[in-house]
Amino acid sequence: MPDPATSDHHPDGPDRKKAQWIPLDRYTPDGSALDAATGFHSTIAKRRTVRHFSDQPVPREVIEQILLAAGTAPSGAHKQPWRFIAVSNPEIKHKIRVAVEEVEKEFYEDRASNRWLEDLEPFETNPDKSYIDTVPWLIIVMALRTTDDGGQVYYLNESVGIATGMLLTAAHHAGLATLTHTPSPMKFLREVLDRPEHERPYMMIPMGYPADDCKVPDIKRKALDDLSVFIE
Ligand code: IYR
Repeated sequence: MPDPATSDHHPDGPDRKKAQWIPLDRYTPDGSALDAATGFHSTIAKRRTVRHFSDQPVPREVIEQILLAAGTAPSGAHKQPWRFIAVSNPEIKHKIRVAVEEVEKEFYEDRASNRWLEDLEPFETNPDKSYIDTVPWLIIVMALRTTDDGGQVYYLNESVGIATGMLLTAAHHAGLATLTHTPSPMKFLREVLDRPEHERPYMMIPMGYPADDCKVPDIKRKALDDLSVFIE
């Protein structure tokens, strides 16, 4: 009989897939749960989608920490099916701007339904994406259709969506503004960025400081009664 401790094939052998279990490194807020939850709500309530960016540089180290924070997101079977492409190179950003504006022009002129255009009216969006040249960083979130070595991934959209939400939250926490931009189709990004086939562009996120004269539409958020149902 093969020795379980050394056999490659025995379930208890060296290639078994059991994780090591370690004590939870528990996070405890400084104050009460209510104070922490209330404080975080008032911080995150100031997060706004921004389209007017400053060209003030943001050090790469700040972006690195934000990406690491996003990478702590939960994912199906812990496959971490994401990659964040952080672009500050002005020539590449400009190439992306040109390609994005082409796609967006088609959207506004042909593809968008009248209802869609009406729904966008309050936000005064248009095909001009000059902020891509201005903003110091463009983060392109890639959803990995397989792992890098061709393995299966699970709950891809859910996993990458959560990581992207955490990315926006981490950027806001650091005082940076973001825009969730989804030009469609986004296939051109794979080519411009020279990325492999299994990386599917999921979202483009300009990230930087808001312009001094940055304005945002005066939107209202759902009240608690509207966004929740409690069954106690
Ligand atoms: N992608 C276009 C259009 C657009 C669509 C939605 I839905 C928005 O919430 C905002 C914009 C653009 O970025 O202009």
